[in-house]
Amino acid sequence: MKILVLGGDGFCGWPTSLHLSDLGHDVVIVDNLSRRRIDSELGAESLTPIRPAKERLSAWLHVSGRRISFLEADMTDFGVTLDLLRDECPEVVIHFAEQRAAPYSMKSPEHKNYTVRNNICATHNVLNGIVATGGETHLVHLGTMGVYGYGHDEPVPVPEGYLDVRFAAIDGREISDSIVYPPSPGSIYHMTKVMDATMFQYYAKNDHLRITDLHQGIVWGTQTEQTRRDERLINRFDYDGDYGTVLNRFLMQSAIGYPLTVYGTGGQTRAFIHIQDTCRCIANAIEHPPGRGSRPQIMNQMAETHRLRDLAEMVAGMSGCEIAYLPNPRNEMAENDLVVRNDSLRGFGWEPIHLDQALMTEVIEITQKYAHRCDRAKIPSTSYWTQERERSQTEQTGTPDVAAV
Ligand code: NAD
Ligand code: USQ
Repeated sequence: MKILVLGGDGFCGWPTSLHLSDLGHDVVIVDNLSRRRIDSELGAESLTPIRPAKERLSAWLHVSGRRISFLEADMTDFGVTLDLLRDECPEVVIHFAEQRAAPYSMKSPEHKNYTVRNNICATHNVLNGIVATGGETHLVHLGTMGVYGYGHDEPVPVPEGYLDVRFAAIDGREISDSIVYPPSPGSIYHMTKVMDATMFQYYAKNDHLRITDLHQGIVWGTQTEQTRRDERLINRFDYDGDYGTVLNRFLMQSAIGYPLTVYGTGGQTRAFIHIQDTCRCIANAIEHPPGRGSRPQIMNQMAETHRLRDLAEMVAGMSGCEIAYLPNPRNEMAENDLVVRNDSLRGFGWEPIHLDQALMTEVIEITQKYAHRCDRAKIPSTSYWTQERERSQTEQTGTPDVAAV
């Protein structure tokens, strides 16, 4: 199949592009390289030495004999997006091209605006462009588990996007329906994903676009079968206070003896998936598009859930490092349960990789090997969800979480 991978230079997009190319698909990566520019803005680099886009692609041609094309383009420009869809005529568009870090989206009023403008505009341009070019292209979007929120009193299993409800009609009859699960985003970034989801509902209803929205959990790990084939193909590994996600941060911190940065009590429970499984699930989603006229197909792309303090204890147990319970810079439930349905992707025969199978490989292959590249000053989070959180944290510790450690 001819596949456009928007955001294909990023952490999830790069290994997915290689995976799909390896399966025989004709892959074109489109990226505006904004993520690499944000590295410069933050003065933080990937722990792993990622190569320039063109060098990665020639390395892939060299090791696989397969060519992936690369176009530097910004999806917030509608003219560019439309030309791209007209010129390439893709059967599938995979859309990763968004600002994806919750802390970065909360850094300042400007970062909030950038995240909203970039994400909403890119998603709308892609939808608008698909309609304008005939409407046959299947759009596969990377959404997030975070659209559901974590504040439910009852531990009800989170369904795949839609909730079956019953309510009384005006004449007293009982009506059954299936509605979009009530969203409850926890950051400006997560809010943009909720807005994406509303646009998907509209375009599926009005233009009968075929849309799959993968509500993905926190991705951990670095390498996949393809990125391991040559060091020039290595995937990125973010560990800084904005882009580093929790489990990868804990693994890196344990490798350099930095007390694990648990926010609050660590009672937050979150969903996780290994990067290799991200690639497999997306390949499955491509093979199973919804029909035209169907509502958006929503699948929960996650393997397992864990409470953060359990994860911290597991990593501390493996490495002997300390755990630091820090004031939480985020505005989120201190403790929550989380049970998630993932029947759709499991129904395609997917057997997820679990933490106990791959954690040690990650430590040996990545965090210990590249520990010397870590800049400890970039570990603390300096993004706060509210001014009150910033004030109270500064009062407690003098400065951000490094002082608390
Ligand atoms: P990333 O920042 O590493 O990659 C995103 C890529 O998109 C970058 O290369 C960036 O340069 C590009 N991009 C951003 N805006 C663009 C634009 N306007 N035009 C063209 N290119 C643009 O992020 P990631 O971790 O690979 O995440 C990819 C997607 O998966 C995101 O939409 C994110 O919301 C979703 N997701 C990620 C995770 C995770 O844990 N990393 C979990 C759930 C969902
Ligand atoms: N946390 C810590 N210590 C840290 C970093 C984070 O305790 O050093 C906590 C956070 O407070 C939060 C949880 O760990 O409770 C998860 O934070 P995270 O940064 O790992 O993940 P999150 O902000 O939710 O975002 C990431 C990706 C995002 C994706 C989302 C999936 O950056 O793109 O959408 O995971 S999900 O969380 O399922 O919504």
